[in-house]
Amino acid sequence: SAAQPQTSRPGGTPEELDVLIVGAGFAGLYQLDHLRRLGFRVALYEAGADLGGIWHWNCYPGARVDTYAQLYQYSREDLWRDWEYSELYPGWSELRDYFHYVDRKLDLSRDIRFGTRVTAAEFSSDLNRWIVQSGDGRVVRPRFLVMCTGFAAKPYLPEIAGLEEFGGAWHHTGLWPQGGLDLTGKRVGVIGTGASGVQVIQEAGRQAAHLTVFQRTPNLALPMRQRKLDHAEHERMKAHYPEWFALRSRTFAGFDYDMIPKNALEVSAAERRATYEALWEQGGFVPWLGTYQDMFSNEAANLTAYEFWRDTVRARIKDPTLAEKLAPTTPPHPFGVKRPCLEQWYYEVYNQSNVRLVDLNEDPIERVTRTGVRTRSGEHPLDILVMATGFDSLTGGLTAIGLRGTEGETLGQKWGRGVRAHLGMASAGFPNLLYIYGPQSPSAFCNGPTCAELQGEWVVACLEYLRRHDLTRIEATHAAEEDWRGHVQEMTETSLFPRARSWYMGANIPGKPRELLAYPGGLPMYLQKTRDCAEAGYSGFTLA
Ligand code: N01
Repeated sequence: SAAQPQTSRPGGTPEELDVLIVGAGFAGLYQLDHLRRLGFRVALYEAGADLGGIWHWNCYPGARVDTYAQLYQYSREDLWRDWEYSELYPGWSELRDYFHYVDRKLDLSRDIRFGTRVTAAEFSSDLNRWIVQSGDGRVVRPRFLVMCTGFAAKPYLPEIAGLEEFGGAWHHTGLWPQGGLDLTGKRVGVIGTGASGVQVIQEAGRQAAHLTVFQRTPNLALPMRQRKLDHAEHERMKAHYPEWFALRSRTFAGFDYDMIPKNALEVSAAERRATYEALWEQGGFVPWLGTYQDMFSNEAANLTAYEFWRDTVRARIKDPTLAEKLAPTTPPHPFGVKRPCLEQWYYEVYNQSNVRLVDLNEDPIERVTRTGVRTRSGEHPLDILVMATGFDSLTGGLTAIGLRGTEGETLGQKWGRGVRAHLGMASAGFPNLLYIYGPQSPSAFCNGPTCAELQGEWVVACLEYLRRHDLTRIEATHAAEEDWRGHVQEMTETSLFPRARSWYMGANIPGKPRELLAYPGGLPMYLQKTRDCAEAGYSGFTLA
């Protein structure tokens, strides 16, 4: 289709599409490009004003990716050949440049409707189509609905009394003002010390007149080892790209390295220490996803990693009381089962005299006032309050949309009793709805662009198969999704993941069912299962 999608105007006849894609991040753009090439009549709706998904919304100070540059892009040579990020861990602005570059190369925007949020969708069994409504009053009828809304499309704001009375500026990191907000010389408060909080805190530490950090759980942050990349280094790396990209599907988390095929306690204490030091030196996610294979299942093994982390970090913090709060003697939770983030100068920030850490466990927030935040110990005056409080992750972006299936309920109602999703991509009672990077797929444990491509490839092949066989309907069976749920639960029970109150477990959102929301079996096992399913003529699905 060469023209802007001719979606019907309010009151007109709804347009029929083969596929409606939702979300213009890595996954959605992959779908758009591939499906369009195959001749499907397709459009993409994006709530934001521009490309980039998460990188459109999360433009808070310090926002940058924590996958290294070489693997934070599409694996197609015609795209990587001419692209160079300036740093190993690029910031949000450069990531947006990358999306614009891809757009120029693949001419994607002409089939994207920006500023268009899907507000409701219902499957019509008569038409065998979705009837999709968007915020601008349009209705469109795609045969298939492919949701690419990512894992963090729904920001979470805890109920804190008085927030609306605050006289300064307050923002959630995931809904940061597009025009930016200058922290220079301001009294800044940050609630939350997840990956977003850590990144804002580092910048605020350098810019603000005074910084107050409200911490509930310390982040077990790892060294980023950020550096500039020049052309020569890009050329050296590009010689290896084909091999690195190929490796992704054979590693647990879709990177070009994997866990050490040994148990931590199998080796001597001296060897273990030398290994931890070497991993630390490499930095990034390597000390997390490239460490001993039993890290997420054996508590004693895990403790050795925690102790190494704790002692290494403590050496950077001057005040012993602060050191105990940031890197406690006993682990707040096992190492790595709550998402660690990457830091650059995070711990040094707390050595500054204008920075204060409030431990919410002993000094809880009572309310936000007109002039700041009041905790039990008193008032903290602020000009800017940053809510780095995370997301209703993995399910929230999908359940926030009123997706209504054939069994009388919405996806949100169904998943309110726990996620059911065959292969983490489709749910019974919701025919012709597929989602990428969703719950019970590798998602949170998989590098984003890797899964956008590898899960994306499966979805494209599935839609092609249906077309080739003149089929217009695909639906997961109840039995298949219960089996998949059981498979995920079985692996979860032998892991340490339930031991942290994390968004991986849905535990950050009051009332959300506690269950591991990402597939813990690793990418190779997941991909094998999706291949087996397709080769068996899409087992666990009913086709018609
Ligand atoms: O969100 P989070 P995030 N009172 O849920 C605290 C990715 N990401 O936006 O831990 C006080 O991790 C909460 O405390 P606790 C990455 O995958 C990547 O930071 O629940 N505090 C926690 O500290 C990441 O994991 C990048 O005790 C409250 C924080 O808010 C995911 O996105 C950058 C509270 C929320 O942390 C989400 O990260 C940013 C309350 N009522 C994000 N409620 C990079 O690529 C919550 N908190 C680098």
